[in-house]
Amino acid sequence: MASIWGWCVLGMAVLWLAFCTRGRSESGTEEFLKREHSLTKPYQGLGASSAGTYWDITGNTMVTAHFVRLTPDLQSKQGAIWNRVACLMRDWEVQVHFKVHGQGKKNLNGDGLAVWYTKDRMQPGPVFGSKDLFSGLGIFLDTYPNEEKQHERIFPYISAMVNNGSMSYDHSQDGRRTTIGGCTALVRNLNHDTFVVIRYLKRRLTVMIDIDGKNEWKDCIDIAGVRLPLGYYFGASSATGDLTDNHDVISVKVYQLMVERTPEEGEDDEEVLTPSVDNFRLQGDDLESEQMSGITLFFISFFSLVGVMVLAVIGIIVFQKWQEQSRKRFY
Ligand SMILES: [Ca+2]
Repeated sequence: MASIWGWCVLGMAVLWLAFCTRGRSESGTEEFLKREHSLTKPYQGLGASSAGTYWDITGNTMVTAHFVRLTPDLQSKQGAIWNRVACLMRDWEVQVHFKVHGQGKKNLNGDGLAVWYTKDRMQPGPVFGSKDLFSGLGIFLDTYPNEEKQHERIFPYISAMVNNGSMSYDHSQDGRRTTIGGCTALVRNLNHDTFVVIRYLKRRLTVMIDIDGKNEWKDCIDIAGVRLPLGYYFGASSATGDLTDNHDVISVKVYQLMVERTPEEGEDDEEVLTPSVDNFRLQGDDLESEQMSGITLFFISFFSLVGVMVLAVIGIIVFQKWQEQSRKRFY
């Protein structure tokens, strides 16, 4: 009898523990907060090279009690935070609580911030304060439209890029050619909390935003067939140029996602060595080929029409000649 009670108590304890450490659960997916990849207040040890923190800072990053400021609202600053622990989870979710604010009037602020899952860490560079030709995933919250002719994009704009180290992020085009998806996110100077969540589950990349103060996620990017290697690092970076903003990170929460795989899904799960996206094509190539095919179609239609008209005229002339000749024969 006593042993039954013992097992019951143990069972309850296990259930309770499981319940307490679990995050949200939806559609058969469970989330577990991973402390070694997360950064939350009071940012203990951050900024010192102590063993008490899982994160490093670089550049102009400033740590306060309430936020980590990647750049202040001043020109030509850049900063970043990088997780020290390589991510060995197949499926994960990273929730970033951030704030972008400054004195600049509409469209006179910049440049934005990036959230990373990359091979290299702590390498300053031109892509929102981090290195170009990166390997991995970059999610860019771009607050300034550098490209004059905007292709139906309203800024601030969130976009995603997956790189195998060979593609350069083109700032003058706001990375339009190399993007795999995006959405508008009006995030500046808001009085409520703003969040972005990046979810990588069964090679599907989903980005959602919570920026309206309604405590609900809105879809932004959803792409299947995204292949990211294990062992990369989470990070966030930002830069200002002529235009400025405060770019603050309040927290980074990384969850491990636990989900069942069908045998087929398990088979398709061989180790990824280089980042890639299935069927990826540079943006603009589509556009050019579409424009090209449009022009081709126009010429084909035009010459077909001319051809038909010429044939019709020849036909009428031949018919008239034939009629004349047959009349002559009758006389
Ligand atoms: Ca830009």
